[in-house]
Amino acid sequence: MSTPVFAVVGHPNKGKSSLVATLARDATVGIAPDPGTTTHARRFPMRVADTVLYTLVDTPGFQRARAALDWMRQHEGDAASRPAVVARFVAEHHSGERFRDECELLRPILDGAGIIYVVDGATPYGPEYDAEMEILRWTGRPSMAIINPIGQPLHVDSWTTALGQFFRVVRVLDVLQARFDQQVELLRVFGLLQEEWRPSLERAADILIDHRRHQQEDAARVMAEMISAVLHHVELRRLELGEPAQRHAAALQEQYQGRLRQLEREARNEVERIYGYDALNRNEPEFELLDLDLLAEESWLAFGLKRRDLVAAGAVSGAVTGGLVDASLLGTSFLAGSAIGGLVGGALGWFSTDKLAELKVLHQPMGGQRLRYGPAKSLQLPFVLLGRARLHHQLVAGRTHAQRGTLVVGQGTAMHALPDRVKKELAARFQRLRRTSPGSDGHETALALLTDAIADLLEPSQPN
Ligand SMILES: Nc1nc2c(ncn2[C@@H]2O[C@H](COP(=O)(O)OP(=O)(O)OP(=O)(O)O)[C@@H](O)[C@H]2O)c(=O)[nH]1
Ligand SMILES: [Mg+2]
Repeated sequence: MSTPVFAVVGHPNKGKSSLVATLARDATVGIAPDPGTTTHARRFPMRVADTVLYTLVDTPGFQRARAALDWMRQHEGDAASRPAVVARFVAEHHSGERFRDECELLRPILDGAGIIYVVDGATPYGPEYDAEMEILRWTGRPSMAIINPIGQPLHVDSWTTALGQFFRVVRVLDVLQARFDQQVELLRVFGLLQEEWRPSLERAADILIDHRRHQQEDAARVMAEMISAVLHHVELRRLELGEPAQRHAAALQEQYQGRLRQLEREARNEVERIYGYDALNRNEPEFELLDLDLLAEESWLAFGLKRRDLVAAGAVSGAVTGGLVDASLLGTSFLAGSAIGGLVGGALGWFSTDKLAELKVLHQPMGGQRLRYGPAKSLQLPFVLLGRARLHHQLVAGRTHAQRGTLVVGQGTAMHALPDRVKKELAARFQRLRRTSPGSDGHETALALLTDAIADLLEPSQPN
């Protein structure tokens, strides 16, 4: 089977290189605000696990399309000879300066590439584009047009009409933000245009979908491991004889918080690597949980959680019993739909823990004392971590390699929007993870269960 090759062509500065970067998932494609950034045709193969699925060719924009077309018309025979006339044009001009860009962009097409013609739906259609489209038609190669609105899509209709006369397929696609499913659809559509490539492109689409699923599962595993590492983390310090424990409390807490942040950062880096981003700059609010008042509603809203969610989750995690709960805190709608017994136990689980973790003095069997901060007791904590990880994942998975700016991440996704069933399931899996020691078989099972639950939350169809 031959591997499909697409030449991305058009006017200068219309997002050709951006489309190449998006479809080839390649951050090395040169993109810049100035016209004339791309000066040579360059091939970018799209690989999954060392298999080339298809290749994109980035090309310079047309500079003298009308003059080139004039030349071709002067040398025209019948319609059947038009591709040969284009080839002759390139053969005669490739060593000169005048049609350098035209020769660069036409050569890969003459070598057998399919054509993706890119225009900007934010600027009006004009007859100067006709010459470009006519030349492309003369090559006789299969082609589609993409309207990429760089700004307001004010001129999409006139473009659609004009392009429809030259191209069998016209699509509107924001090449910077193109969703995964839109990219896959583009491949399948091209398969319909070029019979010979249909099997390869159908296969490429299937492989991409499969690969995407693996990326989600891998990312879910990274998140589950991060949550586990956070939940089991402790900071230890040896105490000198007679030294008061409180002397080290602040430093130990500080160290603990620093480690939590580091674990979160490392997990984010790993998720970015899974999606093919090795060196993203991130702008993210630091993980400030320890500074928050854990009982205040605002603290939880900041992380996309509501108190009633925490209660719902606590109800299944077999939390503390005994004591009293202020039912007004819980919200009447929630109370109405729940078993009161479980609820009270659960609620106490949440509200009895107003600290993230405890400072403890441990007596060593060999004598001496150690101070321990952690492990985390808060039942809310894993929800916060997951909410933050999920938002980060959503931004990374939805990004294209044409976007070159800093990744700006907020606090977290609204976990309270998840169905109660899902929240309870998560709470149970968090607790199971917490109760098994890292390295044990039980822990591995707990990790796998949490990974599955998280992977379900990363499906694109899930509400964010
Ligand atoms: N806002 C927005 N900007 C875009 C979009 N597509 C491209 N751009 C920007 O437009 C500029 C030109 O994009 P390129 O992909 O370099 O365009 P090109 O057609 O390859 O340009 P040349 O190589 O110079 O012919 C860059 O600054 C892109 O970031 C889009 O869909 N939306
Ligand atoms: Mg370019």
